[in-house]
Amino acid sequence: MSDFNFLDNTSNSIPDASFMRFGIITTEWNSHITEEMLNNAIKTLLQHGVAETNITVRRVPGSFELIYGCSQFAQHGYIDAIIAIGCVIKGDTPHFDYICEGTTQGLVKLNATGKIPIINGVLTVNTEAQALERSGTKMNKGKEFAITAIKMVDFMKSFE
Ligand code: DLZ
Repeated sequence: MSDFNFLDNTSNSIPDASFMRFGIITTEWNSHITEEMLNNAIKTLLQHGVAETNITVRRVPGSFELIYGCSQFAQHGYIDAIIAIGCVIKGDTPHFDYICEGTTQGLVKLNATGKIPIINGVLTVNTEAQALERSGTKMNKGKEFAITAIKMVDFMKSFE
């Protein structure tokens, strides 16, 4: 695994987010992991000036449903970026590969419309231990997704 840590390399250049509005969509599947990342993402957005009223949270059953959820957010939400949070843990069947592939491709297609930035916050891991490490015990992926979202809104606004 790469030793690169996004948070170590980006902390000096995080834009002011006080005017930004975010939608966060997360899953009931593996909620002990996804809720941790959700809470860390919200905490980070608030720390960077986002108003609590400008963060809208929705939940869907599994990672596969994130695509539809993001699509709804993009059509109806008055938001600048969407953070899609999920966690797919490898099991004994090929279902893992189908969910990972389907979810990733769905998010890619939505992003490619150029309408609104969608942050891919879906962990795809072999074990629950790896998921726990990434959601909080060793890394802070929720924070990373939030900072990525802030940067993408800043990037989007630079074209206005
Ligand atoms: C079915 C399924 C399985 C086996 N594993 C996961 C998982 O690890 N993480 C996750 O977010 N969702 C999982 N799902 C549910 C699918 O994402 C989806 O909800 C169902 O296939 C119904 O569309």
